[in-house]
Amino acid sequence: MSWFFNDEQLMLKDLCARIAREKALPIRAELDRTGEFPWEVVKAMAAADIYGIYIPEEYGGFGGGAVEMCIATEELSKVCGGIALSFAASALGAYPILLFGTEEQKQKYLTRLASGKSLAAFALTEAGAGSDASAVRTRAELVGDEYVLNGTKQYITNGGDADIYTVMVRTGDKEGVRGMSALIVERDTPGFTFGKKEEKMGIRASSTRELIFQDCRVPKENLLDREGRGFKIAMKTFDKSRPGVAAQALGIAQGAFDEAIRYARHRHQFGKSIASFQGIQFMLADMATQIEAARGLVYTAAQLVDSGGKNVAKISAMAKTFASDVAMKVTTDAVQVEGGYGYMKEYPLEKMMRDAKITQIYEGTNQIQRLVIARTILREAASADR
Ligand code: COS
Repeated sequence: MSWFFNDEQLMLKDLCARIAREKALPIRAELDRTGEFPWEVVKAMAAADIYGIYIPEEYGGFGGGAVEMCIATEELSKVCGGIALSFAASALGAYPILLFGTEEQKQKYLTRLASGKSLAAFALTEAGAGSDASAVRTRAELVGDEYVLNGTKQYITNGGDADIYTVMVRTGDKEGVRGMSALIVERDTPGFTFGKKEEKMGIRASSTRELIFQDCRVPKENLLDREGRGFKIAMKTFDKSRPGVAAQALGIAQGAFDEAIRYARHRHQFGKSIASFQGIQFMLADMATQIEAARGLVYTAAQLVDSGGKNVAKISAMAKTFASDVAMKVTTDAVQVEGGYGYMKEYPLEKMMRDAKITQIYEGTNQIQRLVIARTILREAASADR
């Protein structure tokens, strides 16, 4: 099913599917082994103008939004969730600029990102700040016309490979959510270096790295919005980006399902194809149903984000939670359908199962998403009472 896409969106879908097939498929196993960054795919995506799909035309983009991002991410993820993440994480880093940047900041950074010549990254997580996003300790002191940054960010996707970083820092004296601010930091800024590169269970074709700031001086013009707005910027960014994680999960699930059904039709046991056994058929039926349900939620959330809906936190969190739980279930069941073959590194399903796991964890664990959903529905119920 191709949802309710218009002609341009269908063309984008075909283009991304072709790049995934021609560029990502031949190298996905190798990159999974080596953990190398997928520069060849990045170049192909940039040459096809796909990095600009969510960026307004005045900044060199295509003028699309979350729906287009989800289409591209889903198609890439069908083949490789790690390669897809290297693409999608740049949008996560760009969204704070898109949502809160000044005209000058947008001209300066979004044009570079739209061309795909520069990638972005979003830096919030620290050793002590994960689910509790307001526990950020990296400090930025305003000294003259510059912010001086000190601190370490952990587990930053595209770390080291991106040129433009939106970094959540603590400014001023306030603790908690009111003391957070967001700064744009360029890769070559003195005092900004990269630390440990992580060895991960899955999504190994994406880079995950420490960012280290030691008296790193950033022009004060690089502040997004104003001091104290960092937490809101992060939350609004997540509202927009979480359907993208959901689309990644959806793509991984669809890719795994496609492998499983192909195998089930061709694998013969007891003299017939295993797809003719009801035990396998029911598994395939459940997998297909869950995938379609996830697809409905992913594109509903993306459309609501694009329509400028104010309260999209709930639907974004629902899409992310549901699609990632589906991805974990479907990849696990797909391995089951393939049996011993599914468990072997020689075949793609064991990688897909490893790739799926992170979608339940990052950009807010599914426990945090459920908290966001529950808080919102209870607030809605309380206001309906009034
Ligand atoms: N849009 C706008 N504002 C939002 C918002 C949203 N989606 N979510 C929260 N806020 C606002 C609240 O309205 C509140 O504002 P006021 O103080 O003006 O009323 C403020 O932000 C603080 O919100 P809250 O009290 O809900 O903050 P909590 O510390 O309880 O944290 C959660 C809220 C848990 C939802 C947040 O910390 C979160 O999303 N954590 C996960 C972070 C994450 O994804 N980490 C992964 C690593 S980064 S890839």
